[in-house]
Amino acid sequence: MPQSFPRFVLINSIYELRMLLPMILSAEQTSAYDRDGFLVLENFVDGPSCDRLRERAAELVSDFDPQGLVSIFSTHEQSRTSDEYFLGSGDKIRFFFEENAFHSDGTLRQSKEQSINKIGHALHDLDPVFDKFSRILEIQRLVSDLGIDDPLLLQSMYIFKQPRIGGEVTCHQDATFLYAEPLRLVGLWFALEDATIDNGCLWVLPGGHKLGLSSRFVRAEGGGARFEVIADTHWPEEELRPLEVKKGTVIVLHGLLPHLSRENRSPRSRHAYTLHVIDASALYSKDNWLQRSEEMPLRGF
Ligand SMILES: O=C(O)CCC(=O)C(=O)O
Repeated sequence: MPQSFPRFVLINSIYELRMLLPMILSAEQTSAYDRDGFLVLENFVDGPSCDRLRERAAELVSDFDPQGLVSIFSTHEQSRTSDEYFLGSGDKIRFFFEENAFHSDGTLRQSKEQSINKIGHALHDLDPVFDKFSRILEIQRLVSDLGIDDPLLLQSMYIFKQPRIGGEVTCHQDATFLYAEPLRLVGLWFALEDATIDNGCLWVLPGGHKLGLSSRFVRAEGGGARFEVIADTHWPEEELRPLEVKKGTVIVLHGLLPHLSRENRSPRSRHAYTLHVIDASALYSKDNWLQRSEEMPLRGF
């Protein structure tokens, strides 16, 4: 009698495994994304996973010694050295302060925990907790459903939007900062706390991704970075729509969608984690402000 073997499917790669998972997006959702340039997916992340990211961000802040940085901000070379700190952050975990966090002598006005605006820009590659979260199968599947076939995780940010002093993020397109040709760029914005108009939720311009790219933020020849105007586009900001969302929601943003967040004057923080993904088949511009060193190339899932 011939020996019978268990029947199984041989999976050669994570990519193949991903393809076996059910789609996350329905046909209606993908067509809404094409039409509006954004999607709101509630309950995408469970509560404990949101809390784990918050705890980890708190640990990173607690381990961060702002002393060196405080001296940067108190030197006469402030703008050059802060430019370097920012421009070199594409493959690092760095901490950025709220505007007005410092006294004129370079000391912090309040505790570092209440002064940090965001952490960026390679948490997803350098920190094990953010790495693991950023590469969960649900995110892989979502990105695949959005038409990014060969994903590269380009940038991550942990945004605090601190109570009472959380600064405004003016209306912009992510492609201004992360340009690639052809432009296949998706931003994922994970609400780690409820986001409301009061505490500075995102506002989006539905359909605004069809208005073209307005500017690029590129490295300047003599050092630093500058904005390069591409088109004098008028965004009808009166048509911006607030996205008040619950903790655990992910907002998907097309790379060309104009969006902003207003100041947080409320007593509640509004933590969010963002991840930007491009397609490896696109050419990521060498003059974009955010670059990687050769030792740390971009990775997929
Ligand atoms: O979270 C915010 O306040 C704004 C984030 C944002 O605009 C972005 O990640 O592009």
